[in-house]
Amino acid sequence: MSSNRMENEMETQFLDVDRIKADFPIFSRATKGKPLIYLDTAATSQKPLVVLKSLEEFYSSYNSNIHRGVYQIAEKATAEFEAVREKVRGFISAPSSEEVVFTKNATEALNLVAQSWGRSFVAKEDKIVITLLEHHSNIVPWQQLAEEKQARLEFVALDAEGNLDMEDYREKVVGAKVVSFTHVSNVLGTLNPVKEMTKMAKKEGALVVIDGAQAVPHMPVDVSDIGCDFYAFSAHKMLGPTGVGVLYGRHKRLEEMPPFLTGGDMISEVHISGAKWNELPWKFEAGTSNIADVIAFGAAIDYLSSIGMSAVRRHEIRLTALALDVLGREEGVTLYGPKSPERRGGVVPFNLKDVHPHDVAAVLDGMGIAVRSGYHCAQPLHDWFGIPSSVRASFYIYNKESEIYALAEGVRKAGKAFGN
Ligand code: 7TS
Repeated sequence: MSSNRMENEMETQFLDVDRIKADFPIFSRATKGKPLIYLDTAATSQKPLVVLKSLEEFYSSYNSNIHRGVYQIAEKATAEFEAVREKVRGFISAPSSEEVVFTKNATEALNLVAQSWGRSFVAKEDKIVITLLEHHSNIVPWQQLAEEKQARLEFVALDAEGNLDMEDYREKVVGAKVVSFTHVSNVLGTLNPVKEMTKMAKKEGALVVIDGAQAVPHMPVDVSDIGCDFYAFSAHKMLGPTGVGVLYGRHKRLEEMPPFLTGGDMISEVHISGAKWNELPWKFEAGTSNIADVIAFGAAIDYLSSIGMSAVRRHEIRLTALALDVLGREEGVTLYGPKSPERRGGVVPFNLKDVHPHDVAAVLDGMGIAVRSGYHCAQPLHDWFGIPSSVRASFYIYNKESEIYALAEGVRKAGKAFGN
């Protein structure tokens, strides 16, 4: 490639997307005779070959259980597994790796906080504050806790664009015991001012829990700077395998709460008379961990780090700006979420007049374009907007501008096929 062309491409796309795509085996396989245009990373990301290779290497050369065997491959497995904990710590700037707990996914991490900390410290009439932007995974655990403890659960409202109503937030956090909110909305893309929100909630002495499932994969995140108590996310949305999540928890909080699940690996001693818990973070990792997938998650973090999270973020802002522009010009399209691409993640939801979102998605599927249609596990948010469902396109490092134009063309096609 000539240096001029390279510069032009860098200028327009920021990332060398064709080179990145070549690292993902799935993109060399055709869907319905057409290349896959994958616009559903908010649901789960695709995986680069280095991640697949890491899985293969584990199972074919040092498969063994961790934290027990003294033989060579078991020691290697333990070392590789624990090295990923340190990698995660660095990636989110947590103070120590003892504060990084591996879970099954973000959902389990949020349940862990609600069940373990919540059950121990939330009492009758206490106030739990969440927002209308939440994914069901950050609603239902709090609903369950509130029901069990007879606590109050309150939702912070939104403005017309889908930003949090910060006046309402300011009022609701007064006297709250727990405040939990998403960093980035999985439907609207709304990017919340998490540091400011944390500061306001901390002033009230509340526990602050952040759902970072749509933030950590897409932008630099520094949990120490944010100052929250807990921060949850999933590996599978950031090039890693399914079955791995992370809960960052402040040392003091993790110390003061009981284990979530009990059994092997999370104890230091068990006698007929009772048991003593293991040290952090293992106190929260009962049973054999998802060893291979955690190790492969390390390869995903290395891949993202080699690109740089600021570059990932810039690339997505560019794609989001383009998508808002080209889709906004299509007849009958209603876009949702903040107007400014700087104030949202790489997620663009929309509806096409008189056409069901599933029909739009089906037409796009016929062109090899994968989007999600439905309510995206965020029904209260759709209720708030008074719509049953929407079409959602979400972007990542392997998407490029031509794919956004293809999406717009598909939407036009759906309009012609189903519209008036
Ligand atoms: N929180 C947010 C903000 C999410 O977007 C999701 C998944 C979760 C929590 C749960 O993650 P999990 O890995 O535990 O399942 N979001 C989506 C989505 O938008 N489409 O499919 C899954």
